[in-house]
Amino acid sequence: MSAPTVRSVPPGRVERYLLDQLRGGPLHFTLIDPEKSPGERAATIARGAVGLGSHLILLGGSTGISPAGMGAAARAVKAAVPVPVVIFPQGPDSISPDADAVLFMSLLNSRNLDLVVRAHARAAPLVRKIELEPIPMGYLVIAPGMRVGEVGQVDVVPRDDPAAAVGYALAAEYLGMRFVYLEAGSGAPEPVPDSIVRSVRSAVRIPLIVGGGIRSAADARPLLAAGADVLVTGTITEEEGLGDAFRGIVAEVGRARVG
Ligand code: 1GP
Repeated sequence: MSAPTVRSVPPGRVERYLLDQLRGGPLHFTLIDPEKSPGERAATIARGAVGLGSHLILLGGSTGISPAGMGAAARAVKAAVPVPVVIFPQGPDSISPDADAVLFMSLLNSRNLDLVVRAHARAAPLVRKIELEPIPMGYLVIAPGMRVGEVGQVDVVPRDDPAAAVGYALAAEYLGMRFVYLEAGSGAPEPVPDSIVRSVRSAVRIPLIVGGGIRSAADARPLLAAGADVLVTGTITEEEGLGDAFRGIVAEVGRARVG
């Protein structure tokens, strides 16, 4: 009788790229909304951002994106840059075979079970069929939470409650998620407090992504010092293009890298 086969899920190509890159220090992701910046416009932003040192392009937004719009943006961006192009989904309609991967993320502190796991159950067979790499991730919204806090029906983690964030992040890790994302909300007046980043970083082993409200090098510095592995910016490029603020943030991440 043959031994039972143990099957584990190895990291996919994009996840391996991220883990490799993270050995050199923190990373920067540029979030582009294909509704605001469709097709070639998204590609132009991506080209500039990667030229300045950003490590990955996220495609997503806070409202509904059609699969066609996502597909057009993903194709244009992929043709323009050598880094992975990853979907930051709003739901099953954001899935497109033209990207390299999808953040397969559970909104950990939502009251709506659809956003915790049920929409995932609907999307998963399609992700498998089109062979899109799923990157398992816990997504945790910290106050103020902005629009994602509202539409996501989130019980936001208060800004003075690192212990609550640690609990969720550890739960994500113990559930087998391979990244955790602390989100203050797109356009938040201030980023996630560095006290929360520091507490979560010291508790979990999985890489820690931080986004929402990062608008300057001065915002980025304490988050990096607190141990953020990835900083995500979106609004800054939409409002100011790839100007001084964006360059300052990416340079700050670059300075924190070894070599
Ligand atoms: C939003 O964390 C991202 O999901 C980026 O936030 O738009 O505030 O940069 P900003």
